[in-house]
Amino acid sequence: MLLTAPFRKNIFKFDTDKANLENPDGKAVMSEFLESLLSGNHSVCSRIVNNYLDNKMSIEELYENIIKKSMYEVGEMWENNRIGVATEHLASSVVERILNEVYEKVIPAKVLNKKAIASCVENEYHQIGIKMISDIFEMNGWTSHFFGASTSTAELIMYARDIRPDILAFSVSISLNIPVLFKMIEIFNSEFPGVLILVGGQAFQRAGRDAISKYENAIYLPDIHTTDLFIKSLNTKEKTA
Ligand code: B12
Repeated sequence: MLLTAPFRKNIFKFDTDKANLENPDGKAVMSEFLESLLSGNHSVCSRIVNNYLDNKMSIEELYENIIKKSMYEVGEMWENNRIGVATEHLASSVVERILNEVYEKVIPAKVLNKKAIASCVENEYHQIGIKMISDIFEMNGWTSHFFGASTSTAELIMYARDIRPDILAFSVSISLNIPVLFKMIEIFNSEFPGVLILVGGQAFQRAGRDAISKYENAIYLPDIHTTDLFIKSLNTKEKTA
């Protein structure tokens, strides 16, 4: 799918403020989940997640309110030397196993003929956020090709030549990797002009958001809810076009 500039302007009308979703029970569940995460207790984490989803909480809420917040807390604790690197690795490993378990619930009502590539930029090893984003594409009926951590741009380009994705989604957590993303966007733009590129990740909390706007086809989205709304708006546009 090639996006022209006017189409992109329309996309921008969608309201990111409406995307904030707070679950009042989230806090209690999060602290229980975090405690189990820090002790590497996979089975308790798994039980908490299943209870949460059985109580009709959504996967989007689970990702945003429980898992993401817990991992941010893990980061704070690591930064303040309250936990060591090993505990941080353990928490990441439990979360990745949980995401794999939850995946079986990521079943779209309808499969569309739409393809996304979801990847970290080169040198970027934080892959949990982009895995969640990949799942959101799938929940909205897209086929998402999830590459995870640090995939070479050259290899991604070769893959994209084969599958001709409708969207590229790139994640950057480390501020130092923002220039890597810009380089990647330029390479993709010369090969696939106009293909929409979503970017996100914590690197943008500090810098880079303004610079992204220089690319006509690139859009920064901060979280699950804005991404979900955005994909839904694309799906609706497609239906009405
Ligand atoms: C786990 C972790 C790691 C693990 C990652 C394991 C894995 N399998 O992913 C490992 C051990 C590899 C790691 C390494 C490092 N880490 Co680290 N890490 C973290 C930690 C604790 C959690 C990351 C996480 O999973 N967050 C949860 C996810 C769900 O959140 P998220 O990524 O923000 O994603 C959300 C949004 O941003 C958005 N999003 C993300 N990507 C995308 C993409 C698109 C297209 C869209 C639309 C949206 C989107 O959607 C998600 C859902 O809302 C964070 C702390 C934190 N605050 O996150 C530090 C953190 C990210 N790490 C940090 C650092 C400094 C490092 C190291 C440099 C440490 C070191 N000295 O070695 C290395 C760098 C490695 C590298 N080159 O990438 C800093 C980054 C600071 C910065 N901005 O530069 C943080 C913030 C810790 C801190 N408080 O200082 N880390």
